[in-house]
Amino acid sequence: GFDYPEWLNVGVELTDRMVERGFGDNTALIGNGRRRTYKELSDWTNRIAQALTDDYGLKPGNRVLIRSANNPAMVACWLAATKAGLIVVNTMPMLRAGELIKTIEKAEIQLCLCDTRLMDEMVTAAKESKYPTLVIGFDGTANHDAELDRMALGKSVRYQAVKTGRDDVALLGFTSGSTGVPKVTMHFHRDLLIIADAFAKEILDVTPNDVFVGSPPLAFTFGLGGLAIFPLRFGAAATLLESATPAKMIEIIETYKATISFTAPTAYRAMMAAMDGGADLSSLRVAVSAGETLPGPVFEEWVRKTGKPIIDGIGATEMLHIFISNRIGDSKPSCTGKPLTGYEAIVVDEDMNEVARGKVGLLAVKGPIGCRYLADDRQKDYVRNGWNLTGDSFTQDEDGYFHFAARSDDMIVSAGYNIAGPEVEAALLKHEAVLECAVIGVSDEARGTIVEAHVVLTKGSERGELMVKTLQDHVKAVIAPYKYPRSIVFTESLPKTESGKIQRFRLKQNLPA
Ligand code: 3SK
Repeated sequence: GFDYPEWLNVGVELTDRMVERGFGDNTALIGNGRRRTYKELSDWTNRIAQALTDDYGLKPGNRVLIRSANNPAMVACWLAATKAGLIVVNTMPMLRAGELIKTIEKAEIQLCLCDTRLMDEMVTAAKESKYPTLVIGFDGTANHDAELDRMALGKSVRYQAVKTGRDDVALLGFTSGSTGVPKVTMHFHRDLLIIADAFAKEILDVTPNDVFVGSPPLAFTFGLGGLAIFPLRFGAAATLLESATPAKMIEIIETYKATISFTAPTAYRAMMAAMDGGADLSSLRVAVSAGETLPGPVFEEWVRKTGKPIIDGIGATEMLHIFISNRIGDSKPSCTGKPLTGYEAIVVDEDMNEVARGKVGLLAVKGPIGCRYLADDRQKDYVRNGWNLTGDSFTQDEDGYFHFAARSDDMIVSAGYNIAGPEVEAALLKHEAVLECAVIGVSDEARGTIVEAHVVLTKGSERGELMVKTLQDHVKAVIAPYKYPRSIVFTESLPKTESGKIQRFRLKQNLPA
């Protein structure tokens, strides 16, 4: 079991407790040209925590939004807020004001901590939000020249962290779901340790000698676990990259002798392409792939080219992190592996009856962490009879291994990002040239899946390359740019049911209207 004391603060466990356990001089975080030890991280977070409570009057249970690219300052803000008993929503730099407003309102955010380089959209969002919220800047490069840094600098390194209960909410994870209406998952302090004590311990066997590298944003629980919680739980080091290009990932592995990498399959593919001029990956112990299923050929090419193990796993924001995974030494192509210790998984039909081995059905999982949506009717769809239905279709083979079949809903998973088709449609429809549209995911050699928009133009609007570019730029300006449709198909009409519902499955399967 995962037994933790009744009073547990994950921010304290990952900083002060590590110093007490003798890791004070170990490197904890590397980024923006600096290394920070566990002792420095403990002091840094204690100072910020005091600024949050003393200068901004925040109280335990208040909610804080953090807006930043992956860097040590973002991790410090997250840990400090957690130490102060605050509930954190981490957000990606790519979010636009409209998306930030939805986040502020849904999560009832009291204070936004924002990298000063990303202030514009944040300030607009805070002004336009119906929920009153304050925006404080911090310097992502950690040179102490922004407001939060100045406030923190004057504080003592001694701080009595808030005594939170192990079942107190520490983190709110946003997931946009197939409809594009955000769902918020609540995670407790203990959940944030369980993911380390389950996946990082059992599958990766992390030691203080490990050095982590990866690309997923800390705003996704995949990134927060892989690039902050997992290393910090075991006295290891995390390298944080504001822009994790494939070439940069390779450079970091070579420079810092990184041992564990975290990214999505498309990035592993891109790394292999970037490696063609030669790369020294000898330090790497294991590559972790998640975010979307790892195609068999990518698995095989990785092993052939690098000689290093790559393990595929499936996780979900609702479940906080990976719950079914391959193991080092027991990792096969086109296979997601077996549940982690403490988790159970089955494949069921719509009535929750288990289907025969080898038959495709819905993945149902239960374990020490489960979905808890914040005030959302969709809770009953995700959790049925105590099982979490992740929205993925799987088979289980005779030997108990799980194999991914498809996403069960309309969510498009592209290059590791979850993109809700309806949200892209809504953005397109804001353009005067778009009469109707339907957005689907289509297979793409390089990215696995890309967003494709089928568009009916208004009278007088001209099809062609210029229109494609205009609509793509328009979407990038309205919502986070990574959601833009990489492919646009112009059409006279969209396939619809009698009652007028668009039949996206016909577009996906190339069926006649
Ligand atoms: O959403 C995912 O795909 C995921 C994968 C691994 C860990 C965490 C998450 C949210």
